[in-house]
Amino acid sequence: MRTQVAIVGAGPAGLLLSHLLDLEGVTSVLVECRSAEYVKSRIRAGILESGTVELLKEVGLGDRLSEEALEHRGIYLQWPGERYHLDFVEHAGHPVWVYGQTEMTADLMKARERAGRPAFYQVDDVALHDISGDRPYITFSDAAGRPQRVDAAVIAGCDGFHGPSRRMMPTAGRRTWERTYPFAWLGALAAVPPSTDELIYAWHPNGFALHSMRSPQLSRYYLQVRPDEDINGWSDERIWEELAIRLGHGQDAWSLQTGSIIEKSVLPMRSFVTTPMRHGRLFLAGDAAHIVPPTGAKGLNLAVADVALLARALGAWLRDGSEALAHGYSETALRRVWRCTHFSWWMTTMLHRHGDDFDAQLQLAQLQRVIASEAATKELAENYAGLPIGR
Ligand code: RFL
Ligand code: PHB
Repeated sequence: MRTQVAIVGAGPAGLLLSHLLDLEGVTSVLVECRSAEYVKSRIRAGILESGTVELLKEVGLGDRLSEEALEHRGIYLQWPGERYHLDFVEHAGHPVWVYGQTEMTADLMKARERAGRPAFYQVDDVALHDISGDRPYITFSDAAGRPQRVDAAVIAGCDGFHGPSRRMMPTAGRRTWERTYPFAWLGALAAVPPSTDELIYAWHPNGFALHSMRSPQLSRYYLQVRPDEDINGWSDERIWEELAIRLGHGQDAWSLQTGSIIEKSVLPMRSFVTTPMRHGRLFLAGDAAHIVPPTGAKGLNLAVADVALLARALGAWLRDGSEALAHGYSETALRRVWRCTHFSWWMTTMLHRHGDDFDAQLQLAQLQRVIASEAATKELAENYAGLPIGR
């Protein structure tokens, strides 16, 4: 089979890239190792920046999003005895939107099916070949076990942190930066109305807690735990008790509504960047090239920003013969990647318990500063609400 862009991985980056390439008049084939059902049901990110929402609407993916996404003007930031609202609209000029990655993935899958763009799910043994030459191709065995080969002008590695694409990049000239954090998140999804109108980020002596949501009936919570935490040690009762302690702020009659927990798991936290994001005919996008800890809600938005740039660059190259944007892709994308890497690290470091009591006092001083100073509030608001997506 021949196409212009072979896309490895059908997460949000790969699916959106195939959609945007279609609009650029460029053909693509998607190859994914999991089943479509598995990809659709993976519970991950929940917050979209306005730039992400605008892009999705612009490219015809906004119907359900416009109906169902919840507009949030800002977030609550709290520590024992205090809870403050930070207004992004006032301080950064735009809101953010609650719309689960599962919903966005479902919209993208539907668009792909409607357009009849080819995709192979449940494939095995994906291998990338000749990325340094002019005729790259990928091989794999399809869901029925038949060997397949896709020849392309370009390969897009959208296969996440564990995929094969990044490992194909030559080591010469490659640089990688990594930080693993000495804590993890226990994530829980519950069929219960949120006990808050907007997200609560809570610093607490027991560890960080986050109250998020997916819809008026579905809430999402996170608790800071040890990296090696055994999920079996966390009964639903223990999760609710700990959330009530960490999210309670002692000021008024706020209480946490409890209910049935549908899913719970422990998520590792790391920062990771590898450069450059292109070698020869292989381009990396999304988690394949960079990982941020989820405290700043940036992972999914970064993946969208990458593929917005990449689709335009590949359109200019494969349709019009101009490679200039493709040459600039890595450098341009990495400016946003490093900004978000810094912001995610900063939010993580400010909000999670680590170190000693001196560190705790520094964190509280920083949190006070974010609230007390107009400049500091604006800095957090602009980063969280997000930069415009350059396309
Ligand atoms: P994805 O979503 O990981 O998609 C990559 C796809 O590639 C497939 N793949 C392969 N396909 C073919 N052949 C192979 N050999 C392959 N190996 C892998 C995978 O099955 C998958 O379908 O990366 P993408 O598209 O770059 O999207 C990035 C976002 O998914 C990611 O940044 C966020 O979800 C990160 N993240 C979170 N971000 C937030 O902003 N808030 C969150 O609450 C949040 N929770 C999470 C997360 C990431 C998690 N992972 C990756 C451990 C929770 C988890 C569990
Ligand atoms: C989520 O709803 O999953 C979520 C929200 C905000 C974050 C991280 C995760 O910072």
